Amino acid sequence: MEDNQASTSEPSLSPKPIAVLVIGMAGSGKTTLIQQINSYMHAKRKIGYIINLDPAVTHMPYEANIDIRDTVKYKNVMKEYNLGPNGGILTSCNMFATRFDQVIKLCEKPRDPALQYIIADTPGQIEIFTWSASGAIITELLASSFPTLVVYVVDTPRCTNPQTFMSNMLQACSILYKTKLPMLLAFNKVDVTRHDFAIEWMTDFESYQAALDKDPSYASTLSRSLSLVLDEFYNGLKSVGVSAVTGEGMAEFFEGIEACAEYYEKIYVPEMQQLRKEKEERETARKQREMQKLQKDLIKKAQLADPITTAGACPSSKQLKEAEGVEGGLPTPSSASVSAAIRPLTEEGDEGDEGSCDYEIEDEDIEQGEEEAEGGR
Ligand SMILES: Nc1nc2c(ncn2[C@@H]2O[C@H](COP(=O)(O)OP(=O)(O)O)[C@@H](O)[C@H]2O)c(=O)[nH]1
Ligand SMILES: [Mg+2]
Repeated sequence: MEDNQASTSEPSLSPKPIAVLVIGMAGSGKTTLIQQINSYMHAKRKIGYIINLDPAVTHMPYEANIDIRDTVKYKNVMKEYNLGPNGGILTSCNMFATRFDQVIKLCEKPRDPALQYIIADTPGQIEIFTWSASGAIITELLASSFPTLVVYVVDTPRCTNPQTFMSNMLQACSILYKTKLPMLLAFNKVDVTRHDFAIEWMTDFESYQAALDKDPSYASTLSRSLSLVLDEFYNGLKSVGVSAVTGEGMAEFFEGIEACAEYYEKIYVPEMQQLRKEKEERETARKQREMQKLQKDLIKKAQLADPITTAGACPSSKQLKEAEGVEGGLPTPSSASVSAAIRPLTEEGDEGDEGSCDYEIEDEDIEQGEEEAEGGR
């Protein structure tokens, strides 16, 4: 485990800012940690950009450059679509995700001095981000534009119970395998409880088993088996102890971020390129197979119609492509059909008066929110 601890303190060589998605269970301290990250960046003259993706947060201890609440009012979404609080937050995030390309453009805008970090705060309830379409869209957009990593925030005092610890690790593991992004485990609230016990449980299987021995329930047997499975997950994970309140561990936290960004460049990017290449090759092979099948069918039909004169008169694959007008593939859906598919999100109620809904996202809103935040900083 020690080997995996971040060790570099050099700033990233990448000219692009590092995108950090802060994810964790409700109350783990994500928002407070971002406030501390913000102060640390100011103190160390690091240039950061903060995005708030939690539409339901009432008090934000930092000034966000882009705030989802400037564009989507989740309470109005709840009323309009007759939703509960979770449905309202989820729908608001989905609405915002449809315009997240604009957020990416703003982050990519050349600045002097250049941006070094993009920090994104996510909704309180973890599953709203990790298991929703909006979470996947936002994560993929960020990961395809910047070196991106996930900071998984753990509420350390609550994890002293071995089973709560296991639930947290399983959650982190599922996020790691879903996003495939480098992950930094931030054991928060070390001012209340040190995180040494957690490091010990992750590195020494027997110490975790000994902690479980105190609880002879079925759940503990399950945790025992799961801890064996998670061994590989722990090995590849970087972790750091921080306190979002006192600021302890912030230097190590930033070292961890740099190490993850390096991992992104060295491992994630080549892997993604390889996957993309394999996908393209599979697609080309599929098109060729379909083309050959079509050619065979045409030969068969022609021979049945006139077995003597049409022998050998089948069209070539080039002629077939020309006749189809496309490279032999399936027709690509038009942008109109795509927007028809996502229409129900904004359509309900009055179609002709979209501008009157105050949760409608306007192109200028994001820019305006950003300017206001920058003005206030
Ligand atoms: N003692 C202590 N409390 C913390 C720390 N980080 C967050 N908290 C508290 O934990 C509660 C939840 O924090 P919040 O940032 O809103 O969590 P979020 O839901 O993950 O965004 C708040 O009362 C914070 O003051 C920490 O490092 N130490
Ligand atoms: Mg929060």
